Amino acid sequence: MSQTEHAEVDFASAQDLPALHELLEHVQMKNGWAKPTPSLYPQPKQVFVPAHWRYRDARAALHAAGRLVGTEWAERRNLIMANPIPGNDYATVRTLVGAYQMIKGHEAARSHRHTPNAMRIVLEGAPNMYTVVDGVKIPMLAGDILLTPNGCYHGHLSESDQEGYWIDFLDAPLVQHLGPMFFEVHPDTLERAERVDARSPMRFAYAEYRPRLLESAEIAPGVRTLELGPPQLVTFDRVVLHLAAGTQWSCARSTANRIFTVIEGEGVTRVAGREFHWRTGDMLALPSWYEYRLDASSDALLLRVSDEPLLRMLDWYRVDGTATQ
Ligand code: GTQ
Ligand code: FE2
Repeated sequence: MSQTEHAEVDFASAQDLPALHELLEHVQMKNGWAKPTPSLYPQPKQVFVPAHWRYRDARAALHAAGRLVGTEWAERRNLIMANPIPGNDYATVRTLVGAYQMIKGHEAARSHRHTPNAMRIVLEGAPNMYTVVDGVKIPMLAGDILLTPNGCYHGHLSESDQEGYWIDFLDAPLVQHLGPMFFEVHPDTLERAERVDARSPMRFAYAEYRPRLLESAEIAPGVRTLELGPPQLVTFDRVVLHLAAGTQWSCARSTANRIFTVIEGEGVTRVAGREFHWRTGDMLALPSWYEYRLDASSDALLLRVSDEPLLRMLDWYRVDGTATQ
């Protein structure tokens, strides 16, 4: 191209709309009056679908991967719960990804840091299994919830004979959309750490939050909820739910995207005409703008992770079409 990027386009010569539309192509513009797809619409168009993944399958696949995938070369031995929609190979719901991860006994997953915020819930842990966050060893016991916020170095280490299994949650799909992705490995591979801190603010111990949840008041018959934090992550929250056996809990649709994990118990989620029968360790994707019902067949403890704080911050949190703040 010379100094002018394109020749002058003679819009005055357009005799009809198709001719005008064609001329617009020369100046890299699109008409806004006859778009094939509307840019604004009356309510959310959800492309992500509700989905369910079984821990039984994930565990067997990760155990097999233990023979085939080494943490010397793989950053993480993890399985991504990609929402089963065409063209998607990562996000579980639009802003969040959930993944199962395993480390073998006496194995380490090297330290790194990244701009996505991350959190884990331990499915199978041990007293001498740790996430190392900024040089501190944080115990990973079953049910524990651990934070590794934006920019904190973190690696995983088993000083146990047992395999460790957990679920990771990251806001990486959101970071990919917005752009500010940074990732860096630690210069020491696994960050050196001596000190164990079971009371780190980055750890919500199962032994501490479970009784606190059970002592809290019911918000609906048979339903108790407890939001964990501070500390908070900017983009997603964590709420533990207890449903007494036989409870049916209907949830209105909202603009928040959610991933559920079953900490204990069994039940059914009914959504969009489907039934997902879940048990301990399973994951469920509940994208925004789907109403759903949780039925507990035994006492059940669930973790609900959602981008509600992000939507609230942006003033886009709505429940069932009302302007709920
Ligand atoms: O453990 O640091 O599942 O960085 C995806 C990205 C886990 C982790 C994942 C990660 C991690
Ligand atoms: Fe990470």
